[in-house]
Amino acid sequence: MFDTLSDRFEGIFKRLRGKGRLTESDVEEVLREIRNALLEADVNVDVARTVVARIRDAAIGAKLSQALDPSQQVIKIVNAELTNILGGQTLKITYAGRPPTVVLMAGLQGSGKTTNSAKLARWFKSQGRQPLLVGADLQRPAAVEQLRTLGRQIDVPVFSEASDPVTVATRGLAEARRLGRDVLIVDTAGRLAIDSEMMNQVRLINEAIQPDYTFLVIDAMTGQDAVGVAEAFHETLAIDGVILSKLDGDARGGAALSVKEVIGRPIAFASTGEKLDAFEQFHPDRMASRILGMGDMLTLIEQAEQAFEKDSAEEAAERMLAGEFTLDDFLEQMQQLKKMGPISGLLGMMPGMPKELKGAKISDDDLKPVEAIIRSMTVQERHRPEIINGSRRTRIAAGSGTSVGEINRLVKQFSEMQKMMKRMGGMTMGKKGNRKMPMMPRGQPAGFAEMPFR
Ligand SMILES: Nc1nc2c(ncn2[C@@H]2O[C@H](COP(=O)(O)OP(=O)(O)O)[C@@H](O)[C@H]2O)c(=O)[nH]1
Ligand SMILES: [Mg+2]
Repeated sequence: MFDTLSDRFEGIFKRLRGKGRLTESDVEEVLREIRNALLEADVNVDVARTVVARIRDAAIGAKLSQALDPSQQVIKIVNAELTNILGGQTLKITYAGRPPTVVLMAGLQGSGKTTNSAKLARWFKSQGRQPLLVGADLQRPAAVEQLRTLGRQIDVPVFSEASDPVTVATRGLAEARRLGRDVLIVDTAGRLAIDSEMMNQVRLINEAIQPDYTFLVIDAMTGQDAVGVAEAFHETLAIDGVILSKLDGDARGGAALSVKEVIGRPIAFASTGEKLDAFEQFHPDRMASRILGMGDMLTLIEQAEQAFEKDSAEEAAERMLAGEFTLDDFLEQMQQLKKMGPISGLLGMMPGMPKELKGAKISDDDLKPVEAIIRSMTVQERHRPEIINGSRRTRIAAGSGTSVGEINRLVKQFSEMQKMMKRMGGMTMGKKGNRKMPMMPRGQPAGFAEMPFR
């Protein structure tokens, strides 16, 4: 996701980190680099210009050239501006006073409307709602069947009939009321490019069902066309939010990022794979920090909560950030991670996670020696690894069938990780309910580069 942008910013910040003060020409140089980074990531030219102008204003306002720690300041400014281009705040769904809350899905053919209708239905279900899907794409017979198949997978009913799209949508609304379903999601037909017939049809559906939310599904791989497509749909439909699909397939995604700036509507959801659970609410602030390499502790914790038992995850996350993370926790997390499969999703969001590790998998073989070592430690040793001296190391190595070298490595990695967690904990969030914007940990955290499961 947005790898190009991420890589470029990483380079820019790295060069800045060594600098004490920035001269005005240094600042101009940084701005030029930021502009190039945006263009390279396929951000629309006009959008890139506006963004850089806003960063320049903020930099002047912050008297950047006189600041003592300019790299932190630049990161702060860029982070704020990036959050802004990504939509500012997370779109908060409010439900209609008189159900159902009606959602209309629009977009070009192949953008992912049908898939994301189902993903959205699944999401609403997770919010305790009871959605009804409506198949109003009658252009191809297979389209309704596709929606029905998806509906079965998530146990959400699908309404359709062989009439015309406007009638189907209207009847679908009546059906939702009759069945007491409180969210209605209407999937529509798309064309390969903007054409007046398609626009006309979706406009008529829009008038007939008066949606509370109209989402435009945009394929992140569309490139520069995305901006024109968004403008055209917005003119006809008054889009409320964008669902950015296929984010898994695109390294650049900048065109899609330009959409918010052009139509003034946020990215509401992101779809990151063909599977129905590869879908999440889009949090601009978190995505900005992720792009800037600050990781995304909040999404991380949320995902962990879903996969782990909620209480133990919350507790572990809190202990982690408070720096009270023990080797027992470490082992437990590894085991949980193994259950979760590839670590790209979760650990990939951690600040300082080296690229080679993203997508890596923790296997039993990787975990066995780690487990054996930790199991051979006493409770005190697990809680305070700093007491593990030479003779303890020899004992643990013998007990676990490993070598002293392996023990050294694990203890070192763990202490690096603990240090990093402590540092991040101080900077990312205070107590529960007081979550602040993540800040860049100083320097490059070393611990993860040599995790035992490489
Ligand atoms: N990799 C990936 N594929 C997706 C994603 N969303 C949709 N697709 C695929 O894109 C294709 C078109 O999706 P579909 O929902 O039928 O698009 P529609 O024509 O707009 O209804 C299908 O093969 C989907 O499985 C995504 O986030 N990632
Ligand atoms: Mg479709």
